[in-house]
Amino acid sequence: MAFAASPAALRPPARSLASAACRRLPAAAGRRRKGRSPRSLPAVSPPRRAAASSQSASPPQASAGDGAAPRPPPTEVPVPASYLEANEHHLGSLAEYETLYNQSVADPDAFWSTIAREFYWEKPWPADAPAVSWNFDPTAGPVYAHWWKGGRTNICYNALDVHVAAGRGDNVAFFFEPNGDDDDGRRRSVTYAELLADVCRTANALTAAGIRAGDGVVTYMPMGVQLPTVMLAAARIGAVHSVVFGGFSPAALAARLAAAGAAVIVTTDGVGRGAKWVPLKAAADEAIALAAAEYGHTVTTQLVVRGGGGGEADVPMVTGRDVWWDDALAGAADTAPVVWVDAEDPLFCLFTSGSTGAPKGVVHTVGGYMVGAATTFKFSFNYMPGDVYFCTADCGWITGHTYVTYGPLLNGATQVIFEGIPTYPDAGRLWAIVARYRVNILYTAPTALRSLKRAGDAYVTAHDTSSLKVLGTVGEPINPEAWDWYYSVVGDASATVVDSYWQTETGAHVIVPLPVAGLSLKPGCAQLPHLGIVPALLDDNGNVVEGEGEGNLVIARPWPSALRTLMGDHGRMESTYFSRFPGYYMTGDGARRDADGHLWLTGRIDDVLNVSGHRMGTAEVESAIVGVPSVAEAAVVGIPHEVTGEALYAFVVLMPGVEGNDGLRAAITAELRARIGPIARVETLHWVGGRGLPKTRSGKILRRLLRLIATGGGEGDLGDVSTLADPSVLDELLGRPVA
Ligand code: 6R9
Repeated sequence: MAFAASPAALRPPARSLASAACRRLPAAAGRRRKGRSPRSLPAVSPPRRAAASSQSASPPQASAGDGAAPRPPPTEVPVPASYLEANEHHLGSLAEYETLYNQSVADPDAFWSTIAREFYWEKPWPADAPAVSWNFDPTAGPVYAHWWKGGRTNICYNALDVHVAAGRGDNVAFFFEPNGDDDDGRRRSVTYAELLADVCRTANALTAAGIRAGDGVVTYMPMGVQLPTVMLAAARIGAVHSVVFGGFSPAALAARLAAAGAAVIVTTDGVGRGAKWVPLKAAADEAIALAAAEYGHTVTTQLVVRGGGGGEADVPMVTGRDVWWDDALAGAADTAPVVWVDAEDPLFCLFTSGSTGAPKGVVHTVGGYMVGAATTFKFSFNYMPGDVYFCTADCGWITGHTYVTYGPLLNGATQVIFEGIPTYPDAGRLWAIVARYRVNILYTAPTALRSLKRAGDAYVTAHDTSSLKVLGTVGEPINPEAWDWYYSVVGDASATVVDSYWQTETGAHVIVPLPVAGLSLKPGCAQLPHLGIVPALLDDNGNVVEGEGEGNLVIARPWPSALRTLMGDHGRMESTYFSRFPGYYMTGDGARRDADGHLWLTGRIDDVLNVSGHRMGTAEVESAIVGVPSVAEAAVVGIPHEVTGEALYAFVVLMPGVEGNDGLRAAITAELRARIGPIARVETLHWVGGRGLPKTRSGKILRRLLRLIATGGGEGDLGDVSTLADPSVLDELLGRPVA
């Protein structure tokens, strides 16, 4: 199906895309935040304010930290005038955004193709076919969306070679900031030309290991320069990368190795995380053995990067399988041919959690993802050449794919790559990094902000953060208190906050408060649909909710960076995202539209939990808990948590005759670590008595009731409990005398 006629509500384009997108406001006098093209490590900046000062950062937006009287966070804050005046802008005003947005949805084919032509295509897509064709209705045939099918390109070429060829080879791509801040010789910068050479050497090493276009390559590495290098090298030769977060357990890695069908894994001997040394190679070895034993899957080659930064010197190597990275790359040439691939060929598969136990391998393709990642990076963060960008996400998550590896490099940006954690050696680490590199755009998670806010304002004010112009957040709804702290203490009320809503599946930003003149920011609200995104709210019967109201957030039209399938299971992709509301992509999130038409995310409507911005399915957690021999059954719900957003609250039913105790608690904790990883930490364990969990007559657990009990609301009105098979279960759960 090609695009139907433009929706009536959307006006025809008023101006060409090129003129609107390229318009820049003249650089205003006053606070200039940048204007430098960084070529070497900048000197450490002097502190803006004294470390000992507990003064609030920004009158009149004073912070509530360090003993000052708390004040409620604001409900609306205009995009700050000082940000608007001190910077150039891709979008001059809200009206300009609206014009461009209307073009993007009225004629997506023309709009996105104009942008796509800014990239290098070895072979253009066919001129006589629509750039996009799609079907979102599984009752009408297979679900699909294709963008620029038949065109041949390469995302690595567009991210690196293009810039080097244009004379930007000496620009810094990465400032590497190691785990420790004592500069043990590992702090370094990598230019675009150097990165291209490293990527080519790596591509040659992957080719030597037998990897060809279409093959899977798994990485199990810490955050650092090598991880995006491997991703880009895989992309250069048309291979499909699957980055597995280094915090996942061997069992979780084994399942992903098998699901990705990867014969080659790249890992690291180990890595320092804060004060700890994490032996990654040992975990990868265990995973390779498990993959063989449990899935019959063979890994033929393991490339092992030396992590550096101390730690284990001796890592056992399996002859014929394990190769030190340095050895594999030693003789490799620093140029490598580009494998031109179809726009619709897969670029990567990233596993994420769904509402069943099995992880979902979300597949993105080359062309659409490239255009979506680059365009959203540019507009959401108002990225301008010369800006220094810093995203704290690990490439193990989608944020590290789109907004570390691809979006910034496609724009030729200079960024900080951070191996460490925000609280090591102290809670001022991020702000020290901002000051050191004069960071202009910071992108982090609400959970990090909440824990840094708790540490106190002095950690921020000890450093000069005045270079910041855009403050991004991602991963979960941001609470207004954390928003306010970010805005007024970190940003000194002079940087704009971009609360970006999106998903692994959407590939790129979907709803964002774009940094434009005329927009009033609302703390906690993601606000505006991004270019080309047509959101809708549906009630539970699938009726469209117009105007103010609440409902299931869906997307009604294809957008370039949308997922294309789930690895090896297209049926699951259709049933998960398209069957409940045929014709729409279902996000799994709820949302509310306010009187201004702005969208507020209200949380997941399915059985997916979000702890510290990491997605976890209740089913994955439950099946791990049930893996402990004395456990009969488990049900997990999320409860609000001050720092992690949500925390796990587990109701556990034990085998007859078994009593809950500390030993069992430790066994459950160990099982969760082993099956998933340390991120799966149960905050509260609730031993359930002999009557078991609240279930309907058909055996479905009433999670709504469990959520009420977990949050202490069980003593109040429990709502309709008529579907409960055994109402006395509730008395037992609430510790009341059982009727
Ligand atoms: C990018 C990413 C996606 C889920 C998503 C939603 C939640 C992410 C959010 C947000 C409210 C935001 N989420 N950003 N909720 N406001 N700004 O996080 O991808 O790991 O796939 O998680 O995270 O629930 O559905 P992913």
